[in-house]
Amino acid sequence: MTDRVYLTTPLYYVNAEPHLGHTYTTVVVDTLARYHRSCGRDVFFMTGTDEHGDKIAAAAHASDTTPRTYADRISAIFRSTWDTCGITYDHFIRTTDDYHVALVQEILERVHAAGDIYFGDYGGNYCVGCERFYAERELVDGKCPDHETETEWIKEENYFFKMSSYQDRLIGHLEKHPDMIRPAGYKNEVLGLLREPLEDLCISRPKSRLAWGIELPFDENYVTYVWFDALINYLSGLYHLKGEQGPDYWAGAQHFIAKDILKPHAVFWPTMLMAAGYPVYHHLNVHGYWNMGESKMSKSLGNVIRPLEMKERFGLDSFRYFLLREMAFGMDSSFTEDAFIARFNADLSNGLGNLASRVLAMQKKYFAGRVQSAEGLTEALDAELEAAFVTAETEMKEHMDNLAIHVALEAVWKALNACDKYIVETAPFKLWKEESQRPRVGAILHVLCDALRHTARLIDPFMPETAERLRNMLSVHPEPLSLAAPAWGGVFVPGHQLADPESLFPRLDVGD
Ligand code: ME8
Repeated sequence: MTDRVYLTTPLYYVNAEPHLGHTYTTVVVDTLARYHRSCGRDVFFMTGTDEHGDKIAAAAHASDTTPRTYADRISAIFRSTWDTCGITYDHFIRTTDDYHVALVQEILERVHAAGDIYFGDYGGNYCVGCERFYAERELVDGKCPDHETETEWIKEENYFFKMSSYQDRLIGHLEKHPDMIRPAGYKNEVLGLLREPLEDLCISRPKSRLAWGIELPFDENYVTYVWFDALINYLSGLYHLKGEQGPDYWAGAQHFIAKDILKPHAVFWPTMLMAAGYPVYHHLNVHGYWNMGESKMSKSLGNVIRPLEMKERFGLDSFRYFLLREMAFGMDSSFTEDAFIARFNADLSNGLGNLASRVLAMQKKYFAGRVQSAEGLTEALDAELEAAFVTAETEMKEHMDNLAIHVALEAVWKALNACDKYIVETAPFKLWKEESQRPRVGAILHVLCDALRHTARLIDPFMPETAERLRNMLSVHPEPLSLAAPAWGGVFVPGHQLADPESLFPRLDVGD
């Protein structure tokens, strides 16, 4: 892995407000950004909004306003939602930003001058929801496979990008870089698509039909097709912010998307990059879909989950934990409130929360919250617990690098289970009854405080607020993951005063 990492979310359309699906991708990228930073890497994390095209023009029209006013309003909602959710993006890009418009026009000019854009006639089945034409064979019962709505037959003169002439180069690139698209199932899907002849891509819309877009630099009667515009954000935002360092970050570029927008990212985008003379990005990371129980999440079904409501009701970190722990990256998952509450109670309330409160309560009760010396009082079990944390850290890092985020969390929870086992086996509450054993009780609690200190380090990228609360209770400073291995001892000098324990995750009842 290079030291520079560039992580992106899709640019969300401003025709709807942020929901669970947008939040998942954004939380995943935020977690990885925090993880890589903690490992000492230089991260650039970008998110933003996609604001041109039919869909936005139609949504603005429906709410009786101009596309610009409408986009300003919804884009601000996305931004403030991510701010309220503590998302650590480095730049929030809007496709209406000047520097973005300038680069889209520059690339169009270049590709046009190189002869890869031509003018022609086209008729096709168009889905407004997807903003794209579908070939007859891609339709299901004559309808868009994603939106399950009738497509519209549109025939008009337009500009086309010669995507077909890049088909072989793209196949060659995918074969040479077998982990470019992850997980592998999605790479295979793309290779499957590429077994059929690739069509050229219609990249314009006549202004007579749609005026809300970036004007083509070589024909003022047309605007740019929204995908040819939006994908370029990944370069325009980066170069705008990082200037000459742009290529270094670009070499470590990783896009995160759900499977709905696989083709534009895996086919349109790399061929556009090839035509414009840029290297192809490093990774495309594709996750599955969140469904609501058995059904699709949709505004019309009224089953949309809003991140701010979840934050209000259950706290931010438990929502982050659920999203990251429940979905195997790449597979679909289902959200139900019962599943949320079950996981909250099992892993957070009974697991982490209970462990922290037991350790801190014993420390308070037996030693007035002062950590005791462990010197000369350690036993084999202590070393086993330390080893469990070393293993957890190694496994966690390995899984994070492979995007098995839910398994990375599982690895950390194995160490928490080892703490529970350690408490049962060392039985400090029993030892306390024998006066002569009390120094050993002090040593056991010292080891457990060290374990909680490392827990805070390990969970920080996933649950930053909880990590901070834990550190505050332990009265310690943040420690990054770049530290070689857990160093035990040393931090808690005898007499180190802990703060009062607080309940991290009070148990939830159904109906809370
Ligand atoms: O497609 N489950 O924007 P979009 C999981 N503007 N993830 C979901 C989801 C669900 N049910 N619903 C949405 C666009 N997402 C284009 C992208 S990029 C240059 C342009 C997430 O607002 C997921 O990341 O429709 C998905 O790919 C994205 O939102 C689609 O967002």
